[in-house]
Amino acid sequence: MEKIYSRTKGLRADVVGGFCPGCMHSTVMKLIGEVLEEMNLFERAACVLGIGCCGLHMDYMSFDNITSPHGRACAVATGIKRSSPDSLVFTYQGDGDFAAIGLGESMSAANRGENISVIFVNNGIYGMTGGQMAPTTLMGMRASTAPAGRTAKEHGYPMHMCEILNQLTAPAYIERTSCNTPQNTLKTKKAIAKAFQNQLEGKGFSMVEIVTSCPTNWGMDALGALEYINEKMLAEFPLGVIRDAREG
Ligand SMILES: Cc1ncc(C[n+]2csc(CCOP(=O)(O)OP(=O)(O)O)c2C)c(N)n1
Repeated sequence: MEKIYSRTKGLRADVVGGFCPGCMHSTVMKLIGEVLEEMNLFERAACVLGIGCCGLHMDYMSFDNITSPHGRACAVATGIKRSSPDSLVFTYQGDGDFAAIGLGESMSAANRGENISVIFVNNGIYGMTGGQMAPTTLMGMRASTAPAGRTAKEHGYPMHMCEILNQLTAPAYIERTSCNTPQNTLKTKKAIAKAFQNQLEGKGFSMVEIVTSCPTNWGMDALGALEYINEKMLAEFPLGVIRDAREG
């Protein structure tokens, strides 16, 4: 019988990326696409997108994906994974999504040790809505809701999600990476592959935080934003493996 409906699953090659110059969302999604292809997982993959620029990826994927209500990606991923255990379920979330409005869902999924993989893209700011302060905004960094820069008295301190989740017993794997250099971009790819492999082996909750930039809302060009990552972001958010249950 003739197939009425068919499609090739993967990243779409027929659309041009619409991200701002210097934005690393497209770099990260390309890494995810490479990993899914190399691990032959496109047929099983289900991506749960957060709300924000991170959610724009829906235009570039022809594998299964769903956009969750703002912050609820880990809860939606939990439901998909539990009802479809053979699927490779991962979230793709910004810092506003994962660490602000979604903090409860993120912590709870990690605490339950849900067998999902979280890709958490930390660009230090709310990108899509115009540069409001995020939990990860650096001290002194200007945001549209903190025009004079973040201060401890008014806004508190940056939140370190890897270290916070590392207080929990359940998570299997927590690593912070960046895409600021080719070497670190390759490390990010390896970390994503590990988070997916952990899920295939039923190891439980894995999270990769990727320190990136938002040149548009940081008010910088692409190179300036890279320097800002190197000098400021990585001083506050040091890279490395924070938890690896395999090594435990
Ligand atoms: C319930 C709800 N509250 C607020 C918003 C508005 N909103 C859309 S995106 C966004 C922030 C996104 O920032 P982040 O998660 O850091 O992602 P980025 O755009 O930087 O990738 C907000 C507050 C919304 N869509 N839904």
